Amino acid sequence: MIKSALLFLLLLPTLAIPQTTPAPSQQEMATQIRAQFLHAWNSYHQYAWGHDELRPLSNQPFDWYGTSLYMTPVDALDTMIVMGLTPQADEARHLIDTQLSFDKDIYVKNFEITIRMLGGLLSSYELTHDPRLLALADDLGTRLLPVFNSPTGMPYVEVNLKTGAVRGEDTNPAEIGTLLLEFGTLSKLTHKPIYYDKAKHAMVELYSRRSPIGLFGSEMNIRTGQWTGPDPGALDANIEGGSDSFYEYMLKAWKLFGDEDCHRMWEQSVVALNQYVSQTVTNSDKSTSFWYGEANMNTGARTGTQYGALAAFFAGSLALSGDLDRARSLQNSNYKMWNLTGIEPEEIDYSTLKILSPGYQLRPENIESAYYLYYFTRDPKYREMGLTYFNSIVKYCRTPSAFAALSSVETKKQRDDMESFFFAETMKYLYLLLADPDHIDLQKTVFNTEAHPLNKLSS
Ligand code: DMJ
Repeated sequence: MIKSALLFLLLLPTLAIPQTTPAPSQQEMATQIRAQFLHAWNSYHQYAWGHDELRPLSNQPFDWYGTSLYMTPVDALDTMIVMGLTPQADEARHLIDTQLSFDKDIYVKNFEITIRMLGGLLSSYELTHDPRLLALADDLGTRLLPVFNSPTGMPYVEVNLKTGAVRGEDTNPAEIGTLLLEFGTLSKLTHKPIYYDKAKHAMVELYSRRSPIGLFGSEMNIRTGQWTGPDPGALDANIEGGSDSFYEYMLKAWKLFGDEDCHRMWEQSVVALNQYVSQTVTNSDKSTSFWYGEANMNTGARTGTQYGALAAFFAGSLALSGDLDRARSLQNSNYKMWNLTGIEPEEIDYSTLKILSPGYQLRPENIESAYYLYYFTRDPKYREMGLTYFNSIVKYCRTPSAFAALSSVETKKQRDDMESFFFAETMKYLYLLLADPDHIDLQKTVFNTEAHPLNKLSS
């Protein structure tokens, strides 16, 4: 009896402490993430080589504009360089160097082409010094410039790459104010100031239309310079898609170029966001959580409690700006959102934790923010979050040939879509967070909104 009681006491510490498997090493994660990247890349190579994207269920190629702009290779190239996938990177670069041409009679979306193509070409140029990549970026930049020929200098939505004709005047802060990192870097590398000047002017014009309390709406007509839109929500300030990367670029243009106007614009904007748009709510278990929702740009009154996968980037921006307290709180909410169903939905109502839009588009923002928080704090909990994200994506999104978006995180039904940002961002941030957090020195480098690393002026 006494003997067995003693035995029980001796065993107590081992019984009390649950046996956890050790976190996989950086080296193990590098191997795993490279393998998953190659699973998708090799299928792109087999089924869609030279096209914009691979459809991951039907294994069919897809081109955004009926003719290819080599979007996946351009978006993926610097990720392959970062991951050390040299033969694949060299082959993709050869394809781009020899096949990519922008002399095409097509209307393209200025925002998407800037962040994916211009950003990708510029960062890969800085990593490889391949002059053809800079020549392509310069040619693309020249073809995009007509977007700024509006009465306000804010960009039209689309431009014809061959004729320079423009169209689309109803747009949003993100499409107006997410151009300066790419156009500014192009100016720096080509010594042509026009690119920087045009993109900066657009950003300042947008900034000058903030409300008296420092908030921005979500829809703007760039010809009249008026906030607009069919519904009252057009006057809502938020950090969701349509506004998100405008905030990101005020911060990052200051970091990348040392532009003090951008510094001031960021500081003033984030104060207003924190005052009116952020919200702390009490959960059903009496704990609290911190979010950014919607507020009327003129009155600051709360108009909504929606938050989603795109807004998740903001924890990373807060961390980059030095506000680690808010960044940590928001990342806890990001993690909570991810774990509602084991992989994050596109949009939730954070006051009820109900899912409003159930898709998962293979988005990176939640992972991106965990990366920034891990980079600045080295708190292992952010790496653990990263492992959860990685495992969920492999579990639910992997297809026999690649990775697919989900039409519903509740049913986990896959959709025949794999955007190029899966290669550019999702896989890159997973790799940096879990396998090689010191690969990029954030004192010297700034990521554009598509995760293309750009060098600061002095480096
Ligand atoms: C990417 O194209 C960019 O990160 C953009 O800023 C937002 N949407 C996607 C990824 O979700």
